[in-house]
Amino acid sequence: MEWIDLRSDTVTQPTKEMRKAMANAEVGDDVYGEDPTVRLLEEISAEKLGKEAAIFLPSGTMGNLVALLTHCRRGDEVILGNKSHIFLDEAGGMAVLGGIHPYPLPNLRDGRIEMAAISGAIRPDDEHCPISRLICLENTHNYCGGSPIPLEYCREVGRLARENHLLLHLDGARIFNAAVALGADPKQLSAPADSISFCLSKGLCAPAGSVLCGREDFIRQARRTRKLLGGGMRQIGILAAAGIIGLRSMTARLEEDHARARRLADALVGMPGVKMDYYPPATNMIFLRLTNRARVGSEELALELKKRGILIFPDARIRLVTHYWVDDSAIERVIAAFDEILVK
Ligand code: TLP
Repeated sequence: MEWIDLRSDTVTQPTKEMRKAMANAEVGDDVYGEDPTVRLLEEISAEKLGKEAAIFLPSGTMGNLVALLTHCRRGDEVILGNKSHIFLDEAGGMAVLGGIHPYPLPNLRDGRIEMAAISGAIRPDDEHCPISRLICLENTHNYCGGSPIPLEYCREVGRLARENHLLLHLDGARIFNAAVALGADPKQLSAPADSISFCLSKGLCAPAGSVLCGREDFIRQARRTRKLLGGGMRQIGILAAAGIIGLRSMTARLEEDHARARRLADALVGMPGVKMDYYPPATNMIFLRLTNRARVGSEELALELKKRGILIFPDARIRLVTHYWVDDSAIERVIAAFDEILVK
């Protein structure tokens, strides 16, 4: 049975082309700055995101952490959304390792944070307070429906940050999904931010790796922070080679993942007991809940789907994620399985 894994786009396996490129990658010691494939990946990344420089890192979590530890000192404060991945799902790294104080503000349904809330959270110059240093946005916003954050809003937050001498970091784990959904150039989306991290190992299919982009001097400091965290890797062009293919040939096709998420959501939305949390899906994520009208609960749904070769997490709020390895026929299989379990 061929498995259909809808748990995340992080489950994507490298493509054949990636495996070949990995096997043949020219490598060197990247801690000495001698890996030509990593250098190329960093150059392409900086160019694509419109920043001066870039640094390759093992994961998105480390990308965000390196950015935060490089921008902030102990006692500084970071303003961010209460549903952001950095706040919820990165083990509190900024506080644990950086002595940085998070100031979480409510995320709106679409992943934005109210401008007035951000302005209101900026601290006065007062010895009682932590020092406001950084604002973080997430685009697309994972837990807010995979929503793309509009360009004009990013610009507004950028302006607010500059006016108040704050910095702006963008967790752009899925920035290429956002760019495709908004019909924007990723450069435009990252322009208001001082730094942006994006992931190669989600919709772009590379087996691992993220890239942090920003100004030359910031990236130089980020190299030290990466070393501090144990993220300096050696002949890592092996991984960068897959990332280069991800950047060159997997970004435009993300549109297909969005269309398939739409197709799947359209089929599920009318099923008894299915309550869509976001409809229609804006990118590659569908969020739904089962109401008491549903024939099964999440646990049983997950079990029944598994019997049919389909993987989901049995959460109360179920997330279905489309990606490269979920093609049209897989979508039809998923629809048929839901139909059998919930309808027939
Ligand atoms: N997200 C994962 C899980 O951790 C939830 C997923 O399956 O979606 N920023 C955002 C917006 C993310 O969604 C993730 C991963 C990260 C950062 C962290 O990336 P990794 O997993 O590479 O550390």
